[in-house]
Amino acid sequence: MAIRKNIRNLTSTEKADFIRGVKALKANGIYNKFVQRHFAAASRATPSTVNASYRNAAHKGPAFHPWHRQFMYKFEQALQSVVPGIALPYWDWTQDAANPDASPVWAIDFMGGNGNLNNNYQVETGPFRVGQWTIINENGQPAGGLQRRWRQLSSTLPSQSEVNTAHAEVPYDRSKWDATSSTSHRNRSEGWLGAQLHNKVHRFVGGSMLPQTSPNDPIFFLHHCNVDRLWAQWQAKNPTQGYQPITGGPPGHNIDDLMYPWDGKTIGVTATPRSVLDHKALGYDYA
Ligand SMILES: [Cu+2]
Repeated sequence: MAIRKNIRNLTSTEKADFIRGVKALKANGIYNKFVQRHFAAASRATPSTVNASYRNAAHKGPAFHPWHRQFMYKFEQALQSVVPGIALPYWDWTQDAANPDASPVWAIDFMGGNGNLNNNYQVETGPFRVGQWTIINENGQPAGGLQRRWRQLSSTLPSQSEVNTAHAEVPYDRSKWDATSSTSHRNRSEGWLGAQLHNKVHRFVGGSMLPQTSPNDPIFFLHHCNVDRLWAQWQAKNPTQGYQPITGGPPGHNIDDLMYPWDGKTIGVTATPRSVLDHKALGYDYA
């Protein structure tokens, strides 16, 4: 069982192992495949008659949580192929809501800091500084250094009370299974309803965390590990509230629908919302 720890509780060896694993996946091309996979899913209108910005295979619909759980699970497995036994760490950003700039996540031996406004907001500190880390664009082509622009679209990180509100919200989701659903745990935690939660972190970090290629910034994985942890907490707190919809929702979002790209055709792996509902059955848990 891989135990996913709070970034605050990582030893310096664990931090170095994580950086080493991420860089090894960058070097062997697997990291960029994850960036492209996220972009492809975010570009896939669901159903095909809507605009992808209305709903896509991974966002603005019920599969938001299971899609990202599967994505993170496959990324963790990829990391384990280069650093045996490693687990993804999570960034509990509520602990930094009072003073985001001082977060240990930005440490020079971990994620590095903000971008330099005099250098196109490229990150110049830490393991992912310009020259050490190159992002890719929508076409998979090299697109310069990693960019961060703290407070670009949100001045704060989400607070614990905002998380508590989402934890109390039921059902999991409801028709029309989109960014207007209310009440809906999925919509509130994704961040289209109320306090922006998941979206707010992308909007605070800014730069490379804003577009659909946002896994370009390795902090994506620390953020989404926390989003996944919070979903697991909601599941445990609300045992009578199952995943919805069972049937009748948009394709790829019903409990037994194959989620793109894990449809057995695009890549030779299958996953449905149901197949990831029990995170412990996937072989990991949270410390
Ligand atoms: Cu996403």
